[in-house]
Amino acid sequence: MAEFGAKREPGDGEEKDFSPKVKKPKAEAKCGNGGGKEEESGEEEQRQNVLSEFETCAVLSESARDKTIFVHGKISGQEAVVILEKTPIQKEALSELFSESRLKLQMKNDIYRTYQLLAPPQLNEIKATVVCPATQKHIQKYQRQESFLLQETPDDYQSITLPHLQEQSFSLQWVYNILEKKAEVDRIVFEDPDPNTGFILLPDFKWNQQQVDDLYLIAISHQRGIKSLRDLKSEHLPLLRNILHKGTESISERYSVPSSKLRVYLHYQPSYFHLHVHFTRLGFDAPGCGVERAHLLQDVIQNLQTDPLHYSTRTLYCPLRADDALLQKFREAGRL
Ligand code: DD3
Repeated sequence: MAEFGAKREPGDGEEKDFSPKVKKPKAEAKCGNGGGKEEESGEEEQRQNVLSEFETCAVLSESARDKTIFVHGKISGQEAVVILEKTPIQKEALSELFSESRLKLQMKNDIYRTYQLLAPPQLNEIKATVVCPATQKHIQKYQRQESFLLQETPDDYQSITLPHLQEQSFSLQWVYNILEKKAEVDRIVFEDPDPNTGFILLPDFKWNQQQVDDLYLIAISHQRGIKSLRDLKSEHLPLLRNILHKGTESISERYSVPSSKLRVYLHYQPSYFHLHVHFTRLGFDAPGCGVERAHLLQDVIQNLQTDPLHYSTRTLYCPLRADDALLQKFREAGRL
């Protein structure tokens, strides 16, 4: 198990460690490299619990603060990653929560009492994300890791990063499924079908859409071949402006969150190399929204207006995880 993940402020509570230490799974399933056929059976999935046969190999990371756990295991012999996350309590559910729950008193002292509230199952959901078959990269991605700030000059990009990206085969299948309406069709919030400046806006699957507090949508461009911020030139300004304007407009219409409450940004480096823009709610500390990785779309637009080659001529900084193969390549090149 890696280090303790969650940031803790003093006075955050939990002076004592109540959490049971991670128990080693009884039968350590042999976890090698997976890979296998794809399966899609929507209705079947609803009835059957695919997780009932999940064999745990290892806890990749966990956070008491975020109430998440990332588990590596196997589902019928295939490598899998399962992410479990307790979802926020919705105000709309409060009256039912108060009236329909069982309360077990834990402690009573003066005017203070603590209870264990046993909520009805439908108000006590856990969001489960399953990646199966998962590759070694998926498993790595969720392992708690130290990160390092990379300083990438345009030359580094050409001689180290770009060749690395080309030899790695990041699958963009799920992105193309969205663009070709083969998946998540019913989740589309807005589409501009223009092949050049168009995009699809939909909720990122990290967001359960039950409350706008942690609103998280992504805009995926119809135009293919723009790998990242590095590829952006002034010729992409119409696309970027379009995503900014129509994206924020659709979000304010659908969710009543005005553009003044939105953080609209690109990641460098992105986790998938097809141009996409993140929309998260201001005040929600979304993963990856820190200054070392996020570039505000408004700034990107301004920078390209001032200098059409801004992103191909600048040194860009980005955090890389210790186990990232790219980091090793920078080390080998004596750049770190
Ligand atoms: C991903 C980044 C990518 C594991 C995990 C997530 N939003 C997605 C597939 C469909 C999606 C996303 C890759 C993958 Cl947990 C590996 O994210 C997605 N659909 N972020 C939506 N709507």
